[in-house]
Amino acid sequence: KHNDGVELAKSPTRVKPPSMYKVLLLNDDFTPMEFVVVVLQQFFAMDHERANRVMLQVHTEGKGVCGLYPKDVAATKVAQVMDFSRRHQHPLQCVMEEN
Ligand code: TYC
Repeated sequence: KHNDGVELAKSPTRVKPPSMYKVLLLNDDFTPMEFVVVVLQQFFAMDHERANRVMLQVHTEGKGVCGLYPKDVAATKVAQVMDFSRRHQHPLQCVMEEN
């Protein structure tokens, strides 16, 4: 539809895909292994077997990747995991980093 010659400001057309962020779990000495497995199943949609493999990787290597997401989704996952861990009084740390 015409608009009496008024041009609305147009944002630049996106040509690059959005930046993606890794969500990582960090190891600690206190959080129970089964709690980490539950976190990976609940927040990262892993089955028990995959969750166990990722948990053991974090346990042995110090950190592990839970998934790769757009920035806002990654930030929400981090906040949800940190809140869930705090509510259960575990020191589990979840962080994001640009890929
Ligand atoms: N290291 C913990 C233990 O021995 C288990 C653990 C795994 C904790 C992964 C945190 O992100 C983590 N109970």
